[in-house]
Amino acid sequence: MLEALSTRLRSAIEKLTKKSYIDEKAVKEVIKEIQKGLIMSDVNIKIVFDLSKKIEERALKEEPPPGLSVKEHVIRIIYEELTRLLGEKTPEIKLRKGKVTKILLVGIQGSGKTTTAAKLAKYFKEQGYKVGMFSTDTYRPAGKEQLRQLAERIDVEFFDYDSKDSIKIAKKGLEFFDEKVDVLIIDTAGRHKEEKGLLKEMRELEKIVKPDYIFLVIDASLGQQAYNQAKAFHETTPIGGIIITKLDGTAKGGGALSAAAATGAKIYFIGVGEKIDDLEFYDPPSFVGRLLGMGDLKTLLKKIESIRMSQERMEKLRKMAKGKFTLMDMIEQFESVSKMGGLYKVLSMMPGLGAKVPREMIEDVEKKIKKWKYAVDSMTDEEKIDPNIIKRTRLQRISRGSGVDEGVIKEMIKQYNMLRKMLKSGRRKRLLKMFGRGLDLSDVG
Ligand SMILES: Nc1nc2c(ncn2[C@@H]2O[C@H](COP(=O)(O)OP(=O)(O)OP(=O)(O)O)[C@@H](O)[C@H]2O)c(=O)[nH]1
Ligand SMILES: [Mg+2]
Repeated sequence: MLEALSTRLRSAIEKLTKKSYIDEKAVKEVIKEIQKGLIMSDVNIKIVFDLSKKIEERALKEEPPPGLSVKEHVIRIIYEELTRLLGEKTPEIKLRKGKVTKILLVGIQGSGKTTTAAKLAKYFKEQGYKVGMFSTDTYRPAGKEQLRQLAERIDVEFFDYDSKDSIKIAKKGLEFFDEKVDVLIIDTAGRHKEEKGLLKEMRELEKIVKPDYIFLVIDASLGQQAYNQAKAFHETTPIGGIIITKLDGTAKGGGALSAAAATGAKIYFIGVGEKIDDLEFYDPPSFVGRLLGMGDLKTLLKKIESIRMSQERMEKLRKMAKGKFTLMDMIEQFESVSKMGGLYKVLSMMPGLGAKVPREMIEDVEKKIKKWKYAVDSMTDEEKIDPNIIKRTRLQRISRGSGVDEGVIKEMIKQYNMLRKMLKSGRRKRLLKMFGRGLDLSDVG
């Protein structure tokens, strides 16, 4: 599935990983490879261009978060932007408890509706739901027969009503399955070659069936041309989703997926073969992961996830602290100042030190900051926000947990209190000067 695209993307990433140094040229090179792959896969040229710009901008401007190498950072950006290109996260299908969840399938001629109806039926059946199916296809007599046979094969109840009127069949089908099943899948005729007539018929059926979901089935070999269909559909119905079929049989799948995603419509499933099992719930992140070759990416994604979680935790702590200057703020500031080589400046402005700051002293302070960090890592959230609650037993616990001397911890708390006092007493200006841009104290108090 999308082998050509996948091969390109993988080789682009591989080339990038082999580089010893990532500079602008390397970023541009990998983007070029990605572009080639996407265009080959019939992704719209403007979309490809926008994506390239976005990747380049982010790769060159964004700082890698702590813990990620530049290489990992660039791969992550590629992964994120490709995921965005191929669709946002699709919501789960919500089945109605104790009621029949009705799913209506529409789509132009030969798009794969009937096959997909059976695939969906099996998908829900395997999850333990009772499933029923019927078809309103009055256009092609063999259409109903096709669904009946598929239903038999997966042992799902099928209903038929002999009529030339699809609305009448729908009414009868609904009556028949009322309260009998959890999921009812309704296949429709593929009478239309374009979306205009299709959408008209869809609206008529919608009035009678009152479906919970309407899925537009699109053949992936349409490539980027899928855009118009998906867009018209997305604008017509708020309960709609998209299923892209035949992704196994075309090189244009990337075009179809990105075009459908670009309309804002949600892609729920993809068809990846003729067999009844060849249906997948569409999950853009894992889909892109597979395209890029999941092996290496998995480790990277785990790493990113854990960074994200620790950032989230920090955010939460920040909220708890309600804008107070916390111990973590202090450590963070010292760290960022130290990274920028500004420690010398800070120290030289500390009362009593004057302009002469020996090199060893800076090293000492850097070492101390490291120890402080270890100590803070062993603290509870409350302690991080207000270290003045740290008395004897807490002190002992933190020292034991972090391997940092009690004296060092005490000194850190003292330093913290001093800084806080300075902040409170309106000596912000001096502090700001000390820390330069590394210290944003605009809203701490
Ligand atoms: N390779 C591949 N073939 C598929 C897939 N889905 C459907 N097909 C094939 O596409 C052809 C048309 O499928 P149908 O399910 O009959 O399409 P339809 O939309 O119901 O067709 P009409 O009712 O005539 O409009 C069949 O030969 C299917 O086997 C898929 O995901 N992969
Ligand atoms: Mg059909």
